[in-house]
Amino acid sequence: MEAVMFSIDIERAVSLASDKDLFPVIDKVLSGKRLSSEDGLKLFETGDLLTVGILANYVTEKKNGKYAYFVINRQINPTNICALDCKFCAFATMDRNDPKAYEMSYEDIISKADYAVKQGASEVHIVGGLHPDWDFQVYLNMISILRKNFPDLHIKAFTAVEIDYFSRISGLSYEEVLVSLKEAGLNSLPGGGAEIFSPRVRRIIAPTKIGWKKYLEIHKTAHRLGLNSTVTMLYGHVETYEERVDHILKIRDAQDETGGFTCFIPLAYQPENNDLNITEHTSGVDDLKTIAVARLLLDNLPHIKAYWVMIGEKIAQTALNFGADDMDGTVMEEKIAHFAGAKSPTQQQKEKLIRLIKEAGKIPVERDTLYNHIHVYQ
Ligand code: V47
Repeated sequence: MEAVMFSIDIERAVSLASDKDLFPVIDKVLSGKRLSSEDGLKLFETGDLLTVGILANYVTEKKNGKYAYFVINRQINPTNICALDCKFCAFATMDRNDPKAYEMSYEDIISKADYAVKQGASEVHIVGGLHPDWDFQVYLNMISILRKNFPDLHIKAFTAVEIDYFSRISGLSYEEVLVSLKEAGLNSLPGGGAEIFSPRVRRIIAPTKIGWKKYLEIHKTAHRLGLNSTVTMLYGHVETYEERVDHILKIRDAQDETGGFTCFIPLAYQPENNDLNITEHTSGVDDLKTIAVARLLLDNLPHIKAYWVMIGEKIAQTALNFGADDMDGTVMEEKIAHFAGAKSPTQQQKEKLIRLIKEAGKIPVERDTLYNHIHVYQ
């Protein structure tokens, strides 16, 4: 194995920690011991952001060296008409006559994927509303038509919330739904829909959405069928630090069972045009701290994503020194965060991602969905 060249002298750096309460946590991290929920809480509550970041960067360099990843991808959201009523969501509508309601045809989806492939995309990321008039076959057809037209494209599609919906409308089990989708050409599941696992928070922000047990059951079933997935956490609204730690540790437990999660993505709450009466964007400090604490708690997850769409390019770039090793990708057409007031662009040039990563002192790697290296920009 290659020796890791660390960016800093870790022993010296952490000896400068200003918060003495962090010393036992620092010892655990340096000796590779698993952190507890109390440790997680201390890391969230400390004012010593730099020590948390230094520790997280140390862990990410141990796992991934100086590599920081991006993917050439496109998001496709086939419809925003949705049977659910999530208070934080500005993208979906329950009303077909709402001027913002839309439905894509199969041709629309193919032409978007075609454009993406011509731009060099290796992945399409497909999520959308739970359309009350579309049966499971409509969603299956999307996958099989894409697979027929683009045999080499990685299709990452449908959150656990959509898989649960397909199961309810088709009468099939989770496993049967996932097997049918896999046979049609699905390669992996995205992590959306996790929000915060706490039932208290879900009652406030997403009262009609499936709970954490079903969310994780679906991901674990997918993993057992050979489908990898990503996993998310929506933060910066009504949740407490304890609830964030609990969410992250439930993911760690699930990963101990299956090992199928490739990446954790903290999603920063976007506050506009929704029914949750919280109008503030998350702070840069909270974004960096959340990424760093996740890196430290999730010792069994290979990658942590700084999603530039929701935290902006500058914080995402800085996060590459606070425990993140991935920036997601070119995205090409982002709707969910932008309907809710995201200030970032809706797409990104590959050259810009490479520059952002290099300026952060890391080595840019174009990856595929499963983190195989496509090109290393030394
Ligand atoms: O499922 C909705 C969240 C998710 C808001 O898997 C909001 O690699 C913030 O899951 N503010 C969609 N978040 C995005 C998503 C995602 C993005 C990039 C990569 C991956 C991956 C997954 O966004 C939704 C929901 O959890 N969301 N509304 C909002 N106002």
